[in-house]
Amino acid sequence: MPSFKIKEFIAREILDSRAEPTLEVRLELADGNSAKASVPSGTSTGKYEAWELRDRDPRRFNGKGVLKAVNNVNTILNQTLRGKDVRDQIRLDETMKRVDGTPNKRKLGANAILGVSLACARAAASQSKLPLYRYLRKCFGIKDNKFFLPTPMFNIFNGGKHADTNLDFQEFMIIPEPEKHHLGKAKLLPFKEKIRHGAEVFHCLGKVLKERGFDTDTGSEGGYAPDIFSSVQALEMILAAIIRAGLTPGVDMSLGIDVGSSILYNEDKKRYIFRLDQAAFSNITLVGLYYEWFRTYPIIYLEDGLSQDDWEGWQELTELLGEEIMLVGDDLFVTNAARLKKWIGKGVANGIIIKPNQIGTLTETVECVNLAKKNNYQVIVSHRSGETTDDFIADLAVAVGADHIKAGAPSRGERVAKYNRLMEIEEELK
Ligand code: 2PG
Ligand code: MG
Repeated sequence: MPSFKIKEFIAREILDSRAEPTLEVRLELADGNSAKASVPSGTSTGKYEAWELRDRDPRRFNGKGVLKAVNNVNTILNQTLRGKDVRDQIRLDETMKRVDGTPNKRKLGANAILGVSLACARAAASQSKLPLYRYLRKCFGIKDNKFFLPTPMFNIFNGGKHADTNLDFQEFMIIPEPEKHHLGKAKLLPFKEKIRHGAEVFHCLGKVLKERGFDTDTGSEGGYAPDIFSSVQALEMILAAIIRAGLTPGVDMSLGIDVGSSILYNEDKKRYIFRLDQAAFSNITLVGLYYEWFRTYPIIYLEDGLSQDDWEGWQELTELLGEEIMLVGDDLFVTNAARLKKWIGKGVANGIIIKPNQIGTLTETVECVNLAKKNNYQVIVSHRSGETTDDFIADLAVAVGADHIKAGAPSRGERVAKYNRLMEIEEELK
């Protein structure tokens, strides 16, 4: 009989895709079997996210070491959870929250807690001989007997904090087969075909950039990151790439944008400052710009179009475009059910980004998804700009029935790990 009893957590400091340290947690069970999980990390983090514990020791990794978080796993969390059953995910997560005792997991670190939380689920799945997505569904009692694959959103043009360039917008994404949100006629391409389309457009964009004399270096999430002359030029070149790949913009492939606007907002001036376009927008005029873009380009997705505290702007945006496109809150909701709850029914956004490390436990992540789904928000499970090759979020997206997954460009190992895992799940579900 396989054992479900926790023997020991062994946390280590590893590197993420940006050469920054992060945590990997290995969980050893009483029968000697083990499972591992690692923790991603954001660059453009929202101010309401759970606390990422870093050492602040300037002698190591510019203060970004995670040895304190590692130590919290290896001492406090080990002492607290040793001997417990890994299948008790909800109780284990509750216990960690209680031991931490702060509202944002500041004491132990959300990175320490999440590493343990994810490792428990992985160990329980493998000891139960279930694929992780099936185990998660069972573990959280998600009542849906059908599985479907989330539509991928590929971030093929990086800017903002994810690139060392002049582009203020953080992410320009391509979204295959926008059937549900735009056209109303489903084609239901297999997931692996969506991946193929994504990769083909990615290559075509490389060619378009090269021909026009732009750099084809890439940013944090694997998308191209050249200096350009205006923000709309990114949209125009992506459209050219879609056409070049033999696809029809708006029919086979649509566009999505993560503005990452919290960092563009100047509190004192009450303006959003765009350096490249030399423009300063009030929330109302920025919403006007989005409306113009929506009328001009096949945009079906807008994330963090307004900043994390600009509720008034969000309401304005949702009023104007909420019936037309996905308006998605990332810094705004930070995977936090309490923050989401506050604004339900008040005309703020119609979709939510789900990132387990924004909240710090798997249980709270699933709670937030459940609340969002109950209230008809689109659910987008997401990676972070600092990633590892851990593909946990692929299984999570399938388990919770997410509408979309955003895991970066269809390039770089830590990004494609998620897409490749989803292709594997698709095969398995056949
Ligand atoms: C975002 C994410 C992931 P970061 O803003 O959606 O793309 O970026 O992980 O840097 O917060
Ligand atoms: Mg975002």
